[in-house]
Order: sequence, then structure tokens, then C-alpha cells
Amino acid sequence: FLRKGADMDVRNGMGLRPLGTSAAEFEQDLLSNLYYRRGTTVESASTQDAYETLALTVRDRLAERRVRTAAAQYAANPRWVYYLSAEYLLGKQLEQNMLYSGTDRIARIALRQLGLDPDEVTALDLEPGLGNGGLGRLAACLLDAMATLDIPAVGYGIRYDFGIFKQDFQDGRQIERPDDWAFQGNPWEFPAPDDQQTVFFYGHTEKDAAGRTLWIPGEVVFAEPSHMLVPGHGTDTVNIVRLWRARGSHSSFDLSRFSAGQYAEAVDEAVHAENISKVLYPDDSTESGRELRLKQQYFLVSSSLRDIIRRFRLRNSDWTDFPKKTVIQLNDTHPTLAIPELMRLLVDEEGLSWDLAWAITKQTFAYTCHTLLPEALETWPVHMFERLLPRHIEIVYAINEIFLTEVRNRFPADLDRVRRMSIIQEEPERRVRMANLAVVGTQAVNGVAELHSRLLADITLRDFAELWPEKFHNVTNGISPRRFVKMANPALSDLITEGLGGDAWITDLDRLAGLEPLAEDASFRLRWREVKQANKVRLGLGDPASLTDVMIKRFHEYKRQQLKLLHIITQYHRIKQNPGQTFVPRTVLFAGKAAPAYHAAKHIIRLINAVAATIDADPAVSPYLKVVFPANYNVTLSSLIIPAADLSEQISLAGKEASGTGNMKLALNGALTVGTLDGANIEIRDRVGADNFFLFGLDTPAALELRNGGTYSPRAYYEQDGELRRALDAILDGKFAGVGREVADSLLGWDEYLTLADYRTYVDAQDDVDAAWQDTESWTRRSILNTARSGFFSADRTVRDYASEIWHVTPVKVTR
Ligand code: B1H
Repeated sequence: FLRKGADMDVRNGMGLRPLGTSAAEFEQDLLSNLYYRRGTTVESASTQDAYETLALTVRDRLAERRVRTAAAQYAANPRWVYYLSAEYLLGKQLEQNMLYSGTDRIARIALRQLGLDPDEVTALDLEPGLGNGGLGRLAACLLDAMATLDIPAVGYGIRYDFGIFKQDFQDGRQIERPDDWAFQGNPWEFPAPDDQQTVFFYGHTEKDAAGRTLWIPGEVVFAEPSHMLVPGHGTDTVNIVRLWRARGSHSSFDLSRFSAGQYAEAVDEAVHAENISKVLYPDDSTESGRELRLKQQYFLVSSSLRDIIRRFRLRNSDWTDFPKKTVIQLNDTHPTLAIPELMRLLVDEEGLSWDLAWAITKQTFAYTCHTLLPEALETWPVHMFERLLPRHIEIVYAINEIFLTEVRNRFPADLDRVRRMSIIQEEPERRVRMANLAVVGTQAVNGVAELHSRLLADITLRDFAELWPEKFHNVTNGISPRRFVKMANPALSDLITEGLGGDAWITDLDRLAGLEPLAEDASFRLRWREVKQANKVRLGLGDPASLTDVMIKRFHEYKRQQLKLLHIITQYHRIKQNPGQTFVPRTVLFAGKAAPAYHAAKHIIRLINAVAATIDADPAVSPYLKVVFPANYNVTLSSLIIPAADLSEQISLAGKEASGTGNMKLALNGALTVGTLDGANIEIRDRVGADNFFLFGLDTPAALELRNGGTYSPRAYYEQDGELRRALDAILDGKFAGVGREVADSLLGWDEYLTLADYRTYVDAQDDVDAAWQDTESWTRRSILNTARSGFFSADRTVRDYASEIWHVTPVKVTR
């Protein structure tokens, strides 16, 4: 196995022709790739040929950096960060890779020289939608920042054949279509068949003569890896994200059936195995609990751990060195099976003692929790777990026994505490609590914003924080300034670069603070407004002169799109009741998907579309209010919307949104926030200043008290507030094509997320927004200050926090 590592150094010195940096050389390479890789010529190339050739030619420019990175990292034998995530929302690759390889300009010139339209060709680049929402995009932003900071890292994930579904509307209802993203192939992917791994499922365990446990599996599946490049910005580092695809084993080809003429049946098992990586589960922040999902999780974990160990062995031989060379970050509990799996590999396969294996395991892993919602804390039925992973359940029991002994020693006679902390829930059904397992089996646990980390330690994981206070950390989320400012908002980026006298801010976002004095410069403010205006024109939805009010995120009742809707209906009523009066013109833009089985969220979507149509059809209202809801929100669409936003809606019930990251993207692009004291909103407000943030609503203690007090009555708010009553009555009376009674009933009946309690302060805050908007110069000043003061929310800072507090890793610089 050492030969492969040695190869890297050889390849590094191979003296390959360096690829040219001129448009003419790029053109030559395009022609060459078109001819040798696609087997065609410019005269007969299809647009798809041209696109794939362009992708390959750009990719080639990064391949050389990738080889040098691998060689430098191999030589350093560093501590590696392995990021395990069931989701990655990487966004389109072409534009990013052109930017990072510095080929954007020459590629366009070269394409035109060949008679090809660059826009037509680049339009074929697709977004790999291998994630649901914030958690998946965070994974992509962290990979981007790790590469930019020269941290040796590999992301591991699943190469789903079908990513997050495509959303359409039919009569205003969400319908889902499959996202066959790689149907035409994916030019960004490097297959790595040599590194295939074998994953086992089902079966039973036995003890051998020496008393060692053997797992006799009942199903064998191959995990076929490929990877995509993760280039750093302004550095030569190119890391990778390795994605696994399931393959049926060759031995599962049933020759007897084949010979008997049952051709299709003969490959049944292989087809069945391939289902494991077939589709991404579309349930953001909720648990779905299906066996195939558990299978996916184990498939990811088992193949990734074997790959991590393979890489460790290239340069190391002593297991006690494993945690010195390896830190594995678990992106929520989805990859938590890695804990019992590493124990199994070390104890059963490598013959280490339990105690040594457990010490190594705990030191190796760290866990990021992304939620506070009880329903999002993953648990798996014991019967399902033990059928699929009969050896792992034994290991989980053994871990639990040792752990509960520690709890009993620390808290004698506190039976209730033991029951709460157990990895196994007993009532009403025996289930494995994945968050408990993740806390027990790791050296560090972190939340994703200050408030979230505090609530984790005080409420959700309180018992654990009492036992191991030093284990708990906060690492506030961040976003890639490359993807969400430089690429998404080129016009603003140019203005910022001009204002700061250089573009160092792209990798040092605190430098945005240098914009503060320019907020007082009237000519700079004018140009700032012109950029925002141009971005609205580019988006092409609604009047660019109107206040563009955006709520873009997954649909979930806790996020409270229904509260925004109540405000819209209230505004609609005010306009209708005051003919002749003028109002601040607004375009309200919603975008986002609902989990296909989340009926309450789908009712909200349908009602938004119905309200939008009612307003559109009413000439008395439409000059002042427009609701738009483009379908199929994804990274690509977010990159068009965010730069055009004036107002950012971050209105979740306090104590429910772990962090949010759209809030950061919007503030960085100069939107002002209307928001609650929830998630990272609090930190945004602390930085941009209370004057530049529209605050409303209950805070977390008040919300908890109201909800838990048992006396909350949404109907009392309805009865006391005339505007609220009118809004809900309009829905109940069927004023919006008869749609949305379910939404109103749910709000008046129970209102889990205290929407009606926050309605009045929300509407008042929106009145403040309208007043503020009318002072154009002052609004622009506040917009500039939002950008200038949001440098903290760079994912580079987030990764530095992980590196110093949790990973204890140092960069490896890649040199020529
Ligand atoms: C977040 C999820 C999530 N938290 C389960 N939890 C999933 C849970 O498919 N599943 O089963 C998928 C996703 N996603 C989000 O993470 C939080 O809600 C946001 O507040 C946070 O900003 C984001 C990144 O930390």
C-alpha cells in the first residue's frame, strides 16, 4: 500500500507541460479536448459537447494544483480533517472553477474565437443538489474555506443519483419532480475505482474459539468512490469531496436464474443494492425513520472510515497515532454510526483492546449539532437497528453500559438522570438516541450560533453538559464570501474592491470594515444604490424601484412563512381600505421547498400563491404590493435573489432556528434584516448595530414561558387585534380562491410557533421598515453598514474557530 503514496511524489516531478494562461492556449486545449475526449470537432460539436469540453479544459487547470496539493499533504503527514456529511449543496461548479483557476476571461474569449456562445455553453452547467438546505450548504461553505485556508481536508458524502427534488407549481400547489442531475454525466467528477470499498449489512454475530466476535453479514454492497475538486481561493490548495455510490456485488448475479431464462431477475439483488445511493431524503430538519435511510447512513460511514484508514496507513503504522493524524467531524447525527463502526473495525478487525479502541475513538470524533427541535433529534428503532447492524447494536449496548456506570458514579441514586441520558430510549418503544451516542463518543460537541450553543448546554443536552462541561463549544456558522459575494454579486464586489482599494477582502472579510467611512460619502451611496438596482433588474421579478422584501428558505412552520403572509394580507387590506392613499411599493419574494410529506408547509405554499394571484388581479392593490414566488429554490437561484434584496426576513420563533445562514448572506449583500432574537440573528444585530436591524417579537425565555405556561390562547390575540382578525377572517371566508383554511385553523387552534403572539410587533416593525425606506440616503447608509460590519460571518472565520478550538490542525502550504 505504500507504493501508491510514493507515486504522488513521482507524478509531482513528472515535468508535464504546464497549461497555458493565454486565451490562444486555452483555445488550443479546448480543441484538443473536443477532439480527443469527445471525439468530435468544432464543426460537428453539439452544445453539450462544447460544455463538457469547456468543463474538462477548466478542470485540467485545477488538476495540476490538485496533484501538487496531494503531494505536499502526503509529505507533511499532517493531522487531517475528515468532514462526514449526508448532504452537500455545492452549487454549480463551472463558474466557481473558472474563477478559482483564473480562466474566466480567457475561456470566454477562446469560446468566441471558436464561434461558440459562452452564455449558451455555460448554461448547461447543472447544480448538484445533494442536500436539503442550510446544513448541506454549510458543508460546502466549510469545504471552500478549508481549502482556502490550506487545511488538509477531505469531505465524504453520498453521490445520490437523484438530488433534492425539483419544485413546480400546479394551481399554486407544490409538485415534485425527480432531479436526475447526472443523467448526462458529470464532467467535474473523477472516478476512483481502485479505492472501491465493501460494505456489509444484516446477518448475525458469532463468537470464535478465542472469544472474539465475528459478524457474519447477510448482504454485501460495493461502494464506488468518485471525487470532485474543492479548490481554495488565492492559494494552490485543491482538496476533494469524495462521494460514494452503491453497486451490487458481482457475486449477487444469480447465474442459475440467468440460465433458467430469468434474465431480469438474475440482476435483482444488484439493482436492489444500488437503491442505497439512489435518492436524497428530502426531509429538512425532520426525521423520516425509514430503513433505507439508516442503510444510507451506514453505507456512507463504513466506506468513508475504511478510506480514512487506508489513507492513514499510507504514512503511519501505530494505531495510537490515529487520533493525532485524524479528526472526523460529524455533520449532525446522520453519520454517527461512524462511532460504533470505528469501534468494530478496531476491536473486531484489528484486534485492539476495547479500552484502547474506545480511547482512540473518542479522541478522533467531534460532533456538530444543528438543531433544537425535539422532532429533529434522530432516533432509530432498536429492532430495525439490530436487524440491519447486528454487531453495531452490541457495541452500542457496551458503550452505553460503560457510560451509564460513569453517570451512576457521578450522580448516585439519580435514576431519572440515567434514564434521560441512556443511549437507549425505553418508552414507549426501544430506540437508539443518535445525539446521545454522538455526545458520548466524541471529544467535542458544538452548536452553530451563540444562542444555539447556550440552549444546547442549558436545555437540549443539559445532562451531558453537566457531566462534561469542557466538551461543549460554540462555533458560529459562516458563509463563503467567494460564492455569495464575489460570484453572486460581481457588481457589488467591484464596487467594494474599488472602495477598499483592493480585493484582499475576498479572503479576509474583516476588511469590509474599511467601507464604514464610505457610508457617509453621497457619491458612494449613489453607486451602491445603482448596484442594487441593477441586481434587481438582473433578477427580473417585480418593479426594481420597489422595496424588495425576501424570505428564502425551506418551508417550515417554525420559520413562520405564515407570519409574513399575515403581514401581506394586512397590507392588502390597508391598501384596499384607503383608496387614494399612497403606500411604499413592495415586492415580496418567497422561495423555498417543503418536504413532500409536510402537509402543513404545503398548505402555506399554496396559500401564498393564492394570495399572490388575488393581489395581481386587483388593480387597486397591485401598484403597491406584489408577491412573487419563483419555483425551485436552489443555490443558483439564491445567488440571483440575494444580491437584489433590500429586506431580509428572519422571523422564526425565538429558540427554534439553530443559526440560519441565509441571514448572513443577505446582510453581507446589503439587505437590512427584520428579525427575531433567534439563531445567528442575534450576532448579526450585535455587529451591524440595533439601528440597522428591525427587531421584533418574543425572546427565547418569553416564548418558552408562553408556550409552556399552558395558557397560550391564539384566539385571544385574534379577538383583540382587529387587523389580525381581518386577515384570518379573509382566509377563513375563502377570499383567496377558497384556499388556506387549514393554515388559519392551525393558527387559531394551537399555533405551535406563537405566530399570533408575535403578529402585532411584527406588523409594527414592518411599519418602521416602510418609514425607513422613504429616507433613501439613510437606508443606503444602513445597507452599507450591514455589509461593512458582517465580515465576521465569513466561513473562513468559522473554519479558523474549528481549527483552533476543536480540530487543533495546522495548514499545509502547497508550493510550486
Ligand atoms: C439544519 C437540519 C437537518 N438543522 C435533518 N438540521 C435533515 C436535519 O434530512 N434530514 O433528516 C436535514 C437537515 N438542518 C439547519 O442547519 C438549521 O435548521 C439551520 O438553522 C442552520 O443554519 C443549518 C446549518 O447549521
